[in-house]
Amino acid sequence: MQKYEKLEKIGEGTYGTVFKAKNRDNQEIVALKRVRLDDDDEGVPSSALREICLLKELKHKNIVRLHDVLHSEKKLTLVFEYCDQDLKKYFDACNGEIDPDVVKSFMFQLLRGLAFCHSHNVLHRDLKPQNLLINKNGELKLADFGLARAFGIPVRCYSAEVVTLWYRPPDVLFGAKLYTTSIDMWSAGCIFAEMANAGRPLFPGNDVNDQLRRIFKLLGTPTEETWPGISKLPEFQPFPLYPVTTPLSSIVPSLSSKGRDLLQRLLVCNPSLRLSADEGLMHNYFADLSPAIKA
Ligand code: Z3R
Repeated sequence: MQKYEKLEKIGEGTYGTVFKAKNRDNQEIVALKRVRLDDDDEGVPSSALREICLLKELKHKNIVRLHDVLHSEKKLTLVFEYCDQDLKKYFDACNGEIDPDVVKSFMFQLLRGLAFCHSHNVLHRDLKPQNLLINKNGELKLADFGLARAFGIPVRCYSAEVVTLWYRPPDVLFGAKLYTTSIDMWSAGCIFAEMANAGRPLFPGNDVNDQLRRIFKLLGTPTEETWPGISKLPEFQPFPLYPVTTPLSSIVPSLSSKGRDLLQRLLVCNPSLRLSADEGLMHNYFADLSPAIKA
């Protein structure tokens, strides 16, 4: 750890505090994430270490690079590429609106990062604005990919803060245990709507029930007809059959009709019908995206 000079604290993540730091050898600025595990005195499970070390090979311009894994005295520190701010902070500073072209650019980069990880069979499972990082030049990078499989998603952060349910799909809220890439596509839809609404979350639920109720009130309650197998999910419970009454145009008025169509295809309760990241990238909402971003 003498290799890094710790600078200021930059965030509180699910697994531990994130610090800005400087590599004393080459002056490079990095983000250090000290991972605290539930059972600290047991040390870091070897399965988790193996998972994490594989993530060092996951290299893409829209994924935050994991430079190094420091493991000593039963403690684990992850050394990441540094980015200027997270999307949550970007929302706070945007005062009321994000340029529609910026929303499009961020959404394209989010889907491109997802497509890359999904093609390597790595899921995020906990995508939210706090782990989408933005650089001054408008680059977006996904942080914390693959950590959920290595460490699990706790109910509370190490800091006792409740882990948010806002970006969780209905299948996971009903206790589905077989995680697939579709889980991240729901989160991407929620984040898309939030960007289009200048940081106002789409489904800010207070608990699992409230979360599902908010989703079904907007999208209609799914049934065995629209989602075969739903009632067999481990924590399934019936909900009132809410009809669709609110058009998406009134929920995300700043989004073009093509953007709304993409959003509609991501926010599908039945996970097997949700758009994939590769399909999302080909959507005609992106037809007029600046070639500089596509490159
Ligand atoms: C890797 C993993 C998590 C984070 C990283 C890098 N960088 C983070 S969080 C960050 C957060 C800010 S600046 C950099 S903030 O000031 O916008 N909260």
